[in-house]
Amino acid sequence: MAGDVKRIPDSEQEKYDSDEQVKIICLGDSAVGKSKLMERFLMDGYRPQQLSTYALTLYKYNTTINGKPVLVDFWDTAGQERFQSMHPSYYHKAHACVMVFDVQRKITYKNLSSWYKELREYRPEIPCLVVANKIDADMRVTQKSFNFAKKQGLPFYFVSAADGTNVVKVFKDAINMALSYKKNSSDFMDVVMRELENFDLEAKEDSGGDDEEEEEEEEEEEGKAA
Ligand SMILES: Nc1nc2c(ncn2[C@@H]2O[C@H](COP(=O)(O)OP(=O)(O)OP(=O)(O)O)[C@@H](O)[C@H]2O)c(=O)[nH]1
Ligand SMILES: [Mg+2]
Repeated sequence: MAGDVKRIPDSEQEKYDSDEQVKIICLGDSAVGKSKLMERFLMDGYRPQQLSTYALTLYKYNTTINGKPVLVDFWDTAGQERFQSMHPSYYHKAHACVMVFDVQRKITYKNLSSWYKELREYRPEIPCLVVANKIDADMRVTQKSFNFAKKQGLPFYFVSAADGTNVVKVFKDAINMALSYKKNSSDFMDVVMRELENFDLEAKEDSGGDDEEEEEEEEEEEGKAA
């Protein structure tokens, strides 16, 4: 299913090929706090650009990394009531993913495996950060172990969009990982695409779900509270 996000023309995403632009997507169930996290990180400095046709908001962020200006586009979708497949355009050319769940709603943690599976169908190798949001509601959750990230070998963060805990850390890490992925990309399709572009050929197909898929295991339970 194509979900709410309709096809976005490839021409609108060509900018992400340039060295100084990265695209970071955000995944997770509705109301886990994706938008609040981005807004918290960007505070006054952001310029949300509503693309209502696509059920998308782009948050643009300018920063300097190693003395070079970098433009980051954070992609945020709205109104996914429950898990629903995203259109491939959402994943297209993404360089990193921030995957969010709500520590107060266990189902949002369980659904991470579905989000992750879909992400890997389109972007087999981009860095993915797992974020446990809303820890301000009950700090004791930070004593629990949420093993999904560890099992998949992904970085994990306890955060709160409400009080700001770890928010800057997550997004700074995401930007750095996105840039380093871009520099050292071993994603086969990306390499091929770049070569083709150097030869001025027109071949801008999506990187479709073709690669080594990590087989998901049964949903796991959270570890016990200490
Ligand atoms: N206590 C607490 N509430 C939060 C936090 N982050 C978000 N919320 C609340 O959770 C609700 C949903 O937040 P959103 O940022 O809109 O969630 P979303 O993931 O963007 O949801 P969709 O756009 O529907 O996919 C809002 O009422 C927020 O105020 C947090 O860190 N702590
Ligand atoms: Mg939102």
